[in-house]
Amino acid sequence: MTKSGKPKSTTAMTESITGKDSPEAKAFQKKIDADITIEPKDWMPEAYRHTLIRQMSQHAHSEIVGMLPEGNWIGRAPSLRRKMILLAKVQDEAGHGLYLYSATETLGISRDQMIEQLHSGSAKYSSIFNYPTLTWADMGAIGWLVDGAAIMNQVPLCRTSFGPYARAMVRICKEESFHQRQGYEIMIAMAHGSPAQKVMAQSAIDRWWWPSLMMFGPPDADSPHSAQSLKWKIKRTSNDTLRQKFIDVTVPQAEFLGLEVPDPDLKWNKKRDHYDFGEIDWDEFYQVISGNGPCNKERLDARIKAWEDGKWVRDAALAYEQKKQAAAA
Ligand code: BYC
Repeated sequence: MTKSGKPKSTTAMTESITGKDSPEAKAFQKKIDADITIEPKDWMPEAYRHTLIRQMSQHAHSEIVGMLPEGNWIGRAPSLRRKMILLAKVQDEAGHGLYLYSATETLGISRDQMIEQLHSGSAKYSSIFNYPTLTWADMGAIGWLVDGAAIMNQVPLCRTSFGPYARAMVRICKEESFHQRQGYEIMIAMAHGSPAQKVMAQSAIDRWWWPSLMMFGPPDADSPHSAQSLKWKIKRTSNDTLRQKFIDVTVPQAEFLGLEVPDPDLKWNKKRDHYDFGEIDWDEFYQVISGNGPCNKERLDARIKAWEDGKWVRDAALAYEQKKQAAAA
């Protein structure tokens, strides 16, 4: 960690962990440059493995922790149809977590180790899930904005250089696209509903807009991992490029809903062919990812409790497997 609490650059770490110029390292980079996928048994620099474990496990944790804000509304969905859709979506997120944990295990870390890192706070999960879901309109805003931002970030990851991660992302993106549409459909219903529903829809965009922009990570100039991750094609597009793309496609969607984006500086810039937008509150972002967001404690407590409550199930499954193996022997 640096003084500001921001992590050290991976480039520095890479050079200390691997002989950057070894024949293996050169052959590895050649494969990456030629867009040849890296598979779990292939040679890879330790820092590449480490970076993937960090990003993929954090991605898996985000999927699992991300079930909590929406899970909060399953029992209070306004109709049976909405309840069924929300249940299916939250269940999909569990599936995404499982594909990603499995893909990360191919790098030589166990599921238990990853869970321990989440519970001890040494592994992060997406900042966005540390905000509360106050009204039903938040289910719309999460699907529309949060899943929308996730798709923008994850479509390029379908071409990430590590095979198991890239393959997991293909299926995940298909499901995320359905999630985004169901969120937008909730927003359409609310924005065109009663005056009270419209107020709820506007309040949801007011609260979720800025945190959604933070999902893409710090600005490129302050992103310690980006340069190396782009060179290794773990990341295919920079944080700022994805954020700008997200804003450009989402603002017209807000206009269609008749809702206001809570940014007085938002303006189409003809010259750049992009929207200009206001300053993101990066202090808030660093506070949230350091554990001081509105719901960090609640989210981690819920995950730890679920893990402890589920121990008997894991023990029973192990005991059954051992019994089966003993019988077969
Ligand atoms: N939140 O150098 P940087 C979903 C950390 S779930 C928290 O730019 P990197 C869904 C970063 O980890 C989708 N931490 O890093 C689920 C690093 O700290 P460490 C989740 C963040 O990795 C349920 C430090 O800041 N998607 O869709 O090159 C319901 C410096 O950043 C965040 C993914 O996980 C953040 N927002 O780039 C609904 C996508 N941003 O690790 C929906 C996969 C940055 O050194 N991940 N940090 O302690 C990525 O694409 C990249 O990891 C990031 C960050 C763009 C997020």
